[in-house]
Amino acid sequence: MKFSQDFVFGGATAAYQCEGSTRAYGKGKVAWDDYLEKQGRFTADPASDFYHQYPVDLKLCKQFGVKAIRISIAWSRIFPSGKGQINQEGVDFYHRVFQECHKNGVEPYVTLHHFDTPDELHKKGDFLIAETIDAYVEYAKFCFEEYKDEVTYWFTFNEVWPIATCQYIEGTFPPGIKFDINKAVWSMHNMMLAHAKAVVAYKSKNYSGKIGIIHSLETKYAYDENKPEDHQAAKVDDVLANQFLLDATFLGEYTEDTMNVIQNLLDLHNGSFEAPEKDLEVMKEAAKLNDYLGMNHYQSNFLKAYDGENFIHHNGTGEKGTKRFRLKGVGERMFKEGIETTDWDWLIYPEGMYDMIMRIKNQYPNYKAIYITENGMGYKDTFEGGLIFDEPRIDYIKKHLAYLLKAIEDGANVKGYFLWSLMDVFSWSNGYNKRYGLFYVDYETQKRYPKASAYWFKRVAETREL
Ligand code: BGP
Repeated sequence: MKFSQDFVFGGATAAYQCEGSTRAYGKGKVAWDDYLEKQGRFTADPASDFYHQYPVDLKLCKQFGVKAIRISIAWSRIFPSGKGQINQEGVDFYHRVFQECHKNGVEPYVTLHHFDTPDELHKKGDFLIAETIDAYVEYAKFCFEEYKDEVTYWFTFNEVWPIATCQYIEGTFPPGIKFDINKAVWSMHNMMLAHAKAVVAYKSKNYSGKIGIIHSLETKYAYDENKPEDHQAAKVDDVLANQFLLDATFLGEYTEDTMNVIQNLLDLHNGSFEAPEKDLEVMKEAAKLNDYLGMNHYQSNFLKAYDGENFIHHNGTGEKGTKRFRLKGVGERMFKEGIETTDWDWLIYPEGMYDMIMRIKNQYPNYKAIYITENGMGYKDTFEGGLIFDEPRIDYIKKHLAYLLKAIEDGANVKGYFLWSLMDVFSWSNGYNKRYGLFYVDYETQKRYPKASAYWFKRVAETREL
């Protein structure tokens, strides 16, 4: 079994994680700037200096058979305050990037929001307030029109659930709030509303391109197959992290099954949620218009029933075995014998990718197409001159691609695979020792060095075989 000739092999990046120049060239502040400074562990400057190095990275793409790149536009480079005044330097920068992409035969797949709401809106409540939704839609419309001749593939948001959980449950993203499931649910709904409004606006203009959204979808399993309470925990975690958003995306409303789980959970956490009818109208319209789903997939979770107090420890250092996730009324995410983990305790379970794709195909048959928009392995690569041997990464990618081929063979319409990440980039809550790239970045000199995985990936992209 081979990948078809039109299957896309790409590399993924995100503005804040690679551009650097976070407070230069007219860019407005984002919440991360102060948050990271206060934390004092690391900053996103200069990261991989993509702001200046993009010609180098795009040339590497060309050399290594990477024919597509995921890029995100930094909203605050275009609208420094989130709305109103435009920063022409920012607008021009992305024109230069897109032109360089096309010069190198690299197709840009562009995300409008990748964790970086402008600070002025973030401070007021981010996607918990209508002002942010409205400003986001205006920003999206501006980009659609401005870049219509250069961008064919759009994504409205990157990872709605991680934004909600990291901002309001795990507390690892600004504003660093913990265990507020109510805020998490409302912010997810509001981002889905903003997504829907952007999709409807895009389609109303008859642009020739395509549009969709990216969700991070981790497959949930019962820790003990024989325990109904573990199955229930897996179900609750799935509805909260996956099904709520899949319903919103493909149905434009929430099913009774979804709402039962959400209501029960919010009762337990002193919250409440009911989607306003006028929101559902737009969402239902957009549900028919999405051209594809972007699926980010790194790991799966094994759930054990848990009703004790909330306790979460994020392993942001790569000290293996330290991660804990216990959420009242949801469950405890467990390590599982026989399933390997990365140093950051992410469970390597490629079957999960297959199961999630097939679930979407069966449960939401109107899904049209799926791109794997992120998959990859965080690893402590070291460079001492010579080739960087990253066999564990090659092994990880290979296993996932094999399951992807199986899903395609079993009838799923998967059109592409973007490796996270193209080159090493800054990692939000882990900093710089967690590397993902095909190209090693020496952060001191900003020089790039292809890793063994880059040569391997090139061969796969060329031969279409594993
Ligand atoms: C996804 C994000 C990316 C990237 C990746 C790896 O959730 O879309 O921005 O960071 O995960 O995560 P991390 O950097 O935390 O290892």
